[in-house]
Amino acid sequence: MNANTRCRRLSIRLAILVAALAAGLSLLRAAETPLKPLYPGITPACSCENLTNLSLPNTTIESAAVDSSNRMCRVTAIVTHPPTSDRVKVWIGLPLTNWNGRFQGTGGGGFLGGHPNSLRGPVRQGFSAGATDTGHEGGSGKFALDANGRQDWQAIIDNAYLGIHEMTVVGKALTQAFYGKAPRYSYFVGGSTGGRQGLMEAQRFPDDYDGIVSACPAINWHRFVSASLWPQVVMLSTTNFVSKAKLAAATAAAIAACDADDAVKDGVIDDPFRCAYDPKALVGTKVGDDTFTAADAEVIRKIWQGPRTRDGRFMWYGLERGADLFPYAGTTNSGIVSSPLKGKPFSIALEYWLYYLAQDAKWDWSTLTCAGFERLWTKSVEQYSAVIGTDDSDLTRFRDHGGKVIIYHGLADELIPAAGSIDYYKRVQQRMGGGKATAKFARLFLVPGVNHGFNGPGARPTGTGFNEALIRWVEEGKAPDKLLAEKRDASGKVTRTRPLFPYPQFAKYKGSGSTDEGKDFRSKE
Ligand SMILES: [Ca+2]
Repeated sequence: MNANTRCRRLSIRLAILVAALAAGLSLLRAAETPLKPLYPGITPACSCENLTNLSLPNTTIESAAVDSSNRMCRVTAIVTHPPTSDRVKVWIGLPLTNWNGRFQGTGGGGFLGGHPNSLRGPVRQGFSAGATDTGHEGGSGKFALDANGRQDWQAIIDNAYLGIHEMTVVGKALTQAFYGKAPRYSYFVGGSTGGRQGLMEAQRFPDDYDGIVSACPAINWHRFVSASLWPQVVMLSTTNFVSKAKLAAATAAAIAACDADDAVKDGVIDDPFRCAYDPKALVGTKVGDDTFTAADAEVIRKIWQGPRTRDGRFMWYGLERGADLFPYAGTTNSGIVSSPLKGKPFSIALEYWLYYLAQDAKWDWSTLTCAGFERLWTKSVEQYSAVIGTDDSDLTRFRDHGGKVIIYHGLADELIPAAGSIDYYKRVQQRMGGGKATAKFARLFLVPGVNHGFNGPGARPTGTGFNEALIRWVEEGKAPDKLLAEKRDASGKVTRTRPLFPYPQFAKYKGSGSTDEGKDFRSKE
């Protein structure tokens, strides 16, 4: 039997299998040490080009060709969902040599579903890998409206959860067709929207992945994305747009006030939830040529507090003290220094409000009142929680499948407050039998003093460490009890290390030894 025949036979088997396979695999970034190959010596069972013959339901394989500069067979496929005419584009990369026996799914950011360049890293490490545009090109949210200006529910669903699942199904099928073996393990690694996509897989397609790394996940989407417009609503309603310099002054003052609460003065608030710094302390102080006013203090207090209804009820979490306030509370003076400041909302928030909530590309956000904010907030919860909320705490099926998930989140995240991840994790603990039972398959690590990109005064988690820890957990049963964060100087030299412990534990300085050495910290609860 020649390779082509084998490939065709496999494709027929796969067509049957795939329908039953809730497949999904995804991601990992570079591991420092090569992973153990699960099928040593395995070579492709058919040519790359022959993968175009593979038959999969509602899927057209557009191209399959060797990408020699990246040493992969690169496949592009389109998945559709009749009777709609949507087009979910899927990119799959298959290593030409040294496939490690695993599949990795990769995710996107903002409204971007994913990008084909994300295949390179995992393929270099021997994974077969997948990426998808989740049904629309680019990073705008405008796909949520159809040509008639109505909600395009198929496009919304493809982006919210179906695209990643289809990528996973196609990726596993192509992997099996190419090598003659299904991936033994599948991983998904993503951050921000990618982190949300990973947790969505665990919630909705629990058999797709064996392990998921979810960094600073954009979960609670229907709440936190709406909430990210709150600082602009506060400034609009008080007609007091606060300058970037004043926002930065308040953040610096909060850090100065609460830094030492964790016994280490290092420019980092280890526990921002215990920091109650009140910006009233700044009233009357000079910020450049400007003076900090009581109205400025009130705006900043409300940004830290987070959105509340007009009668004071909790809507969502605010930014933590220590996080950069400017991305949410952005302003511009149109280039003229003396002109009054105007609000400049966070772009993803604005697009969500335009295309999902107002459903009008020409909607003028600056007409928004507190009442309007509440009304569309409620609409967001009512219409989008099930489709894109990604806050389902029932991970029973994922746990029972043997899945493991590591979530990590910077405590100075300026785009997605870490409080949302803690809220979700606590609800998972309640739903899944308590903290100990949950820690058997799902762990949350909070990282002090780093932002959405894991930069900042705090020590940065080593991404490869998280991915390797996940693989060890899945394949060897060794749960991650401690992970490492490190800070490097401009030359790349490590200047500080800190351990990270699974929530609710945190790293506490022993009181002696170097505050820059991880070994001088231990876990506390
Ligand atoms: Ca500190």
